[in-house]
Amino acid sequence: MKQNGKQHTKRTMALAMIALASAGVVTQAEIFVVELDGRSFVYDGLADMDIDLTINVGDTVRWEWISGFHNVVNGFPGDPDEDTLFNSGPPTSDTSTFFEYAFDDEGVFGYHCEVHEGIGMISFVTVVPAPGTMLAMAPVGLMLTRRRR
Ligand SMILES: [Cu+2]
Repeated sequence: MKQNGKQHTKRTMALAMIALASAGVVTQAEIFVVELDGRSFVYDGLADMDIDLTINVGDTVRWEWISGFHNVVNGFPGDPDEDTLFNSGPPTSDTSTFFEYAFDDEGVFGYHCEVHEGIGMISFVTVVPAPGTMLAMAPVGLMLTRRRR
């Protein structure tokens, strides 16, 4: 029967899409480590405002205390959004300290150390939509369109 044939095709397509998603096409959340070292934030060999860190929505930044007396507070110093998203607490020099924040929204997010903001211990992370988001949504749209015919 033709009707059964169509149903079968739809199911096969749906299964193929699920397989595609579980094969890793949809990006997994990642953790990016920024070090607090000396009097700077350091990532990938660059410090403070020279850091070029772009992550996907859902990814986490993990700040690790390597040396010095620091804390991490969101926002550029003096901005209205300062200390509204995250704050690692009072400054510490304990090198077992780490602080993590998962970014759920896109945008440019500044952060700084309250001890050393005056000497430029300020940086930012750029959060962009996860590439998997579009891929994951496309098959759903395709299936809905086909079902209407
Ligand atoms: Cu500091």
